[in-house]
Amino acid sequence: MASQTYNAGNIQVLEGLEAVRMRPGMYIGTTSSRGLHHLLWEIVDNAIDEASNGFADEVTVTLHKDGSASVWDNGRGMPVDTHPTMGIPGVEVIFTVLHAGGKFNNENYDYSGGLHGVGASVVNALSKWLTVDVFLNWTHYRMAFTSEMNPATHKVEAGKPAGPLEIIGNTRKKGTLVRFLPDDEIFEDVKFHTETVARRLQELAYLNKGVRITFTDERLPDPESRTRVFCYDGGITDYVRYLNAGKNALQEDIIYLEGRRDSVICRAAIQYTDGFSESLFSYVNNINTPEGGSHETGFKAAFTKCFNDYARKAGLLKEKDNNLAGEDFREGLTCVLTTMVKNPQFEGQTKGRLGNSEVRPAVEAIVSQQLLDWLDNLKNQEAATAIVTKAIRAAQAREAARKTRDNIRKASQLEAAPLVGKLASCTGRKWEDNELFIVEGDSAGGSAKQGRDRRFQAILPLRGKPLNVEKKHLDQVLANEEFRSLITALGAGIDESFSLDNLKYGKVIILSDADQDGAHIRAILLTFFLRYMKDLITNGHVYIGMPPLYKVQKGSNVIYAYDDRELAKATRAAGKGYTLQRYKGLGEMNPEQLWETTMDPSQRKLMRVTIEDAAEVDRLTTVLMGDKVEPRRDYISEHADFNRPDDFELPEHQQAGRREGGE
Ligand code: 2B7
Repeated sequence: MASQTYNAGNIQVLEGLEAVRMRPGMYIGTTSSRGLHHLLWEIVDNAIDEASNGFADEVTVTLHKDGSASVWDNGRGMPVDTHPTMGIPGVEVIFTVLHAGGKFNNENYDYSGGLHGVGASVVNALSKWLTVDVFLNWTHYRMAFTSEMNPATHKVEAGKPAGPLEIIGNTRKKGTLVRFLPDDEIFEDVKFHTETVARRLQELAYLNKGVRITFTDERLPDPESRTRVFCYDGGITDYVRYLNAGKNALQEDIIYLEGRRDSVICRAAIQYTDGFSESLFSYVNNINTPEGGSHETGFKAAFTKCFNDYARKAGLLKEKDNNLAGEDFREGLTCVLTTMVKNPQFEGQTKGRLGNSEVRPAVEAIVSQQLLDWLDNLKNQEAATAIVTKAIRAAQAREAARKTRDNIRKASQLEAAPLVGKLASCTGRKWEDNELFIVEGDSAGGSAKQGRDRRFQAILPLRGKPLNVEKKHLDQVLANEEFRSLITALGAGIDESFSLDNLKYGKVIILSDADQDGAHIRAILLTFFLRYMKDLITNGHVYIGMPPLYKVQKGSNVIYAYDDRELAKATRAAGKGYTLQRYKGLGEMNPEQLWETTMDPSQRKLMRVTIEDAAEVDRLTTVLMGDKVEPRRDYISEHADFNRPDDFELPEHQQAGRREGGE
């Protein structure tokens, strides 16, 4: 085997990869399902880099039945010639030397994605095996790597070449094919998630105009639905149209800006809707930056200034009027902003913010110049006027809401009067430990109040369906009794004045029936949190409680089942002569049952609400909660499965463990 021929320098190289297995979290953040997917993104990003730098136009991603994943691009093919200083083939360097990716990137590409820039070697280190096929110079090369235990030392040797670089034969193809099997000794869960992969590939296809990404999941039973192709000749313009599917666009045309300054490339696609929320999604080198950063700051500054100047020139703002605020111009805005940056620095808690300070003036200059051109164009005058008029109305609504909000804030601080008879508060003093259950209906609310542990559990019953806030201004939301109670109960303010510092509960748990009405109420509450208390969700305070669907009883032996699979298991275990009760709503449970099944922390199941993909959450929220009927009907008939998703299945203590792994 090749290992015998290694010199001292190479042994050190191999030790490097073992470090990855010792502390995988350092390289991929986590060994949870998210970390597993990072492996795939790392390889996909290399393929996309090859495409976005103009060397490839096809990328294929396949999930295989044996649990492995493969990625192919029709680019130049990874270098196979001998590395000048290391004396081993280029591919071997790429897959066995830590951070080789970074060095190669700078030489070979102007711009490069990559989630942590950790490179292909980390994927190799965390895989049971990995193979790479290179199609180059009419020759098909192959090299294989494995992570196996050395019987002499009883240690796993990570990502070792299984043999030398081989020539398989002649080929007319060009490109690189990488296939790997994630190591089940490293990852808690080694199953790739079809929809997670599909969504990311679709996003990449939108961000990389014209690249054809074919995704095949060979594990799916139905051959018809195994393969999906993502390819958008309109790029981010198509992306904005897709995001706005559930919204009413104010103008048909999408504003498209593009420019380059020094090494910064910036593109933006913009469309206004009659909605009230701001949907700005920004990317740097194909990586989402949910926390914004210097590119967003530059964009916003240019946008606000150009439109204010225009409003004055057009006489829509008078001399005595104040300038409009940036947020007024962004009400109802859907925008995808992408930037290509050399050596991007990602900052913030989740590395979701661009730090490079040189990017701000570059983006500002590009957007200003492009937007001025757009505003100068005669055919855009009508659209520009509509945007300014909308912003003026937004400013007025903002002022009205500020007054109401200040009143509410005073009310919530000074007196809890509006809550009397509604909220059953808890006695505990530590906010982190306290839980607020938002319960659908007065009868379930009554059971919850009796069944709870009043030391740390508070109950807020909801009467009827709350207001759908998706198409409401803040002042209308604040006029709604149910939401006022909720805002007062949480004690943390709302919208701009929202602050986790004043939050009174560590967990906010939505408890609604397992039927369509319950799902609607849950969706309304989540929409409210998303639009007005987003930090509550992003900081992991929002949960969905899971009441059981069935009770299987035989004698004194009771089993609760939370979905159909569990029901089958329970009835099998019970054998003959059991009684089955199907719970139609929370109200059917007595206080003890509700405590046992849904509220008792040692037994209940909770699902924590997260926002993995902000653009998709925004799109689905408007599709499902907005006022356009068509897209909603299409979505529901396509996804008409009201069964519970897999995520619902872990009991809470297990979920907590998984969470720790995920952070
Ligand atoms: C940062 C490293 C990994 N690389 C190259 C050249 C082409 C190339 C790659 C790739 C994923 C799965 C199939 C450059 C870059 C290494 O150096 S990686 N194509 N595709 C890829 O990984 N796809 C390259 C200069 C001249 N010739 C080839």
